[in-house]
Amino acid sequence: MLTLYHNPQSRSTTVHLMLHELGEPFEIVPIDLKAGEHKLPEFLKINPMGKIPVLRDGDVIVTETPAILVYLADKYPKAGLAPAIDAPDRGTFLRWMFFYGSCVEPASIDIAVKRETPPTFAGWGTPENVFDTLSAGLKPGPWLLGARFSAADVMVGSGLAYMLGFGVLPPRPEFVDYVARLEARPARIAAKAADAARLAG
Ligand SMILES: N[C@@H](CCC(=O)N[C@@H](CS)C(=O)NCC(=O)O)C(=O)O
Repeated sequence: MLTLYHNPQSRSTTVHLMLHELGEPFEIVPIDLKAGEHKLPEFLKINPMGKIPVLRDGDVIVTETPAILVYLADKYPKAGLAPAIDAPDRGTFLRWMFFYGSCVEPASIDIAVKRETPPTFAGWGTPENVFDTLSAGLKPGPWLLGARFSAADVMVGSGLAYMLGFGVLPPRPEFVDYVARLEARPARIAAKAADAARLAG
């Protein structure tokens, strides 16, 4: 059984969406961030970073959102959420999967905290270059691999939804339209409904 350590108001929503896209059974271990459950010794044994998401699959523990998404997409290939290891678009898939955490998120944080990281020092360069690169990657769409939806869209789409929601990402039409396409997916609607029920109950 797959187990997600989750809080509906955190980055673990990305993995939660992935699990809904995957269609495999899973269980949730709720983590109360306000109560500091992620800093308790038993949690730190599974992730010394004291952060969620964490995925448990039997004896296997995976942390870091893109790593969890690649792990799940590769382990359950029938869901078609990742190109095969030798497929021509595998490289593009991996590129976008890691572009979010390596470039989009730090560039967005630069903007949020009004910080100018020297571009040759920063692995992401400048926010403008990151957002222009992403804009180009989203054309012609509808997804990062063109017609094919993949776990890279779960990663980038969820991240953009989050950053747009906080107003730290420029609301370029290609970003807004892409997030709207993600929001319309049945898995996204189901994941959000499940989270709303958890928050209410
Ligand atoms: N690098 C991690 C980031 C995880 C992360 O920042 N999680 C936040 C929730 S959005 C967290 O657990 N924050 C609690 C804390 O740091 O106290 C990933 O990609 O999964």
